[in-house]
Amino acid sequence: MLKIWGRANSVNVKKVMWCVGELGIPHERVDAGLAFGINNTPEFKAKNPNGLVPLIDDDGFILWESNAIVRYLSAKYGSGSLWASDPAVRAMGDKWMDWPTSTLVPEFRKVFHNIVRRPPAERDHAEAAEGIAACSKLFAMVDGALSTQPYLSGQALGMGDIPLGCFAYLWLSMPIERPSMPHLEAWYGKLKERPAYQSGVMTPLS
Ligand SMILES: N[C@@H](CCC(=O)N[C@@H](CS)C(=O)NCC(=O)O)C(=O)O
Repeated sequence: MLKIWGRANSVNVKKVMWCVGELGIPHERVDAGLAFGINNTPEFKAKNPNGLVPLIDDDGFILWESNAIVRYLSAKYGSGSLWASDPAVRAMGDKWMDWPTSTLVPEFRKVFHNIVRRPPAERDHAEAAEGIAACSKLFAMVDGALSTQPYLSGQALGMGDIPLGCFAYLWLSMPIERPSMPHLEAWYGKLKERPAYQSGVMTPLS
């Protein structure tokens, strides 16, 4: 059976949990990371030398990097659904998978760490404000993309929606002032109706 290591409140673990939920893949999740530990043990690092979650073992096939895991599971179990059969359609969604990691996360981290993750005494409000301003511009790009199509993956939900769907939950749930983005909010409204999104992504913020 598919085994997943990672704490439920990690944004990168949420990607995998939402994916397995959408595809109905039988699995077992082991809490790991932060207070749960495990990720720095020699046994874990033998599987993922980065010492980071998520990590999967699919009947002996070991894989780390959340987006690679979502692509692997979508290709293996989600052909025609999360894994669009047309390569062009798939690629149009796929481009939104690594964009958060490369472009959004450096700014998003400034917000999330100073609004949620750090103890109140250690929060840097100026840094949070800087991150909110930058993320507002970046999410406006996502809003623009969703003004012409219902999902980032095209006409139907696909793997391309998964990473940003996880970040959108955090962005739209944090107690911060954000510009209104009607297309992003309409897309998020559809995601919130999905049982796999509710159970895999909509976990308590901290
Ligand atoms: N690029 C990696 C990043 C993985 C990552 O940074 N994981 C964080 C949680 S979101 C982690 O393991 N942090 C250490 C910890 O939780 O102890 C991926 O997408 O899987």
